[in-house]
Amino acid sequence: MERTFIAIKPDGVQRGLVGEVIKRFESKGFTLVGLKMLEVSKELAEQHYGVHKERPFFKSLVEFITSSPVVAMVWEGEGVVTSARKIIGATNPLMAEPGTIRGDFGINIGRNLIHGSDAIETAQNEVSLWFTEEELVSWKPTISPWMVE
Ligand code: IDP
Ligand code: MG
Repeated sequence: MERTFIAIKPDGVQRGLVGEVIKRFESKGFTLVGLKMLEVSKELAEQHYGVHKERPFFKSLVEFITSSPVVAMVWEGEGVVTSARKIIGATNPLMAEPGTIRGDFGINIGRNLIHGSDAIETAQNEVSLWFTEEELVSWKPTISPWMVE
């Protein structure tokens, strides 16, 4: 089953939006299979954002993500990678549609509240970067026949 990595960034945690974010993925019908709060090390931050290491904002991005706790999650469901990106909205919150998390709660690209994997392969890499196998729970909600044919 498809899985994606989602992280509520320090701004989302500090602003008390953890419940709101979880609620949106739960209400949509995806299944939470991993959840933890952590202070991100510089090493983990640099690995996670490695693709951006030549970008001018890389240093401040790493500083920001390590500045205060993050809530890391793995969500499961058919099509969850692409769907989660839609629920999250465009990278720049000013461009993000109302109804998306960034569109509803953000105004600044450096404070866009949440991370979501951008492709299935990225998701697999990010899930194994942030979580051990033992931290992930395989379970099927008993309600699932009412949401998936
Ligand atoms: P994404 O989070 O929507 O996948 P990416 O392009 O992968 O966006 O960028 C990773 C993160 O880096 C963004 O979520 C944002 O926090 C930050 N970022 C991206 N572009 C800029 C920028 O131009 N200025 C400052 N921060 C940026
Ligand atoms: Mg990205």
